[in-house]
Amino acid sequence: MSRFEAVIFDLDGVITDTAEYHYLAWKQLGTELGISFDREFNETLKGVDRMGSLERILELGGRQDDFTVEEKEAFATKKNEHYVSLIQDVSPADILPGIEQFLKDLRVAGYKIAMASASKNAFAVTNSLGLNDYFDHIVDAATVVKSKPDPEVFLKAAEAVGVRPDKCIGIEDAAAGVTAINDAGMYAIAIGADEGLSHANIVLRSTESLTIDVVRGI
Ligand code: B16
Ligand code: MG
Repeated sequence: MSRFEAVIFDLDGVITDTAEYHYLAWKQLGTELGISFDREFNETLKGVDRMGSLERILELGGRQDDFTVEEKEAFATKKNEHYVSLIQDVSPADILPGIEQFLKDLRVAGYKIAMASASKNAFAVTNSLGLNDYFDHIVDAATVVKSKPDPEVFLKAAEAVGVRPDKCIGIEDAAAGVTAINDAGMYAIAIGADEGLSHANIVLRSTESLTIDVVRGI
């Protein structure tokens, strides 16, 4: 073991890539509201929770003051129902490259493993991927008050597995998530080619580079 004792994963963009389904579901809702956006704008929604994403889309269309709280909640529910229907076919084939081997190796090496996702669908997705048994704890996003970039979800994950934040490694694909890991006092590994991830301790281009040797070397 290295000086770290736990590894805390983001879900979307690290373990699997459901971002495309979030995009399609938000895009349809946007079309219904007369707000169109592209994949580039969608990048800014990564790691942002459901209501936060809706607010950003409404702001983009200048419609942030056009609806009541109840109407906004109904929009978010509608998007989620569409998203849930799109992820029905998620299977182990959708695990990103190298992730299952990495989880196995972490287990054998004795690391605690937790998940800190902003998604209220995280448990259902990891279940469909067949990965739930690897996790000591999956934070229920419904219990998180302050979403990423606030460190709350990572701190909750660390507490649940009984490991001090400075002995945790956090893994993220979104800029807001890396900020959350940093502010939690953890070691940040970012996945992706995006320039906006340079505040992480190390940046790996893809999940294929995420191996037990990387963890042992830091
Ligand atoms: P839900 P992560 C995040 O997951 C997604 O990146 C983000 O696009 C989504 O809006 C958020 O979960 C909430 O998801 O609507 O399913 O609760 O990257 O934190 O694993
Ligand atoms: Mg993510």
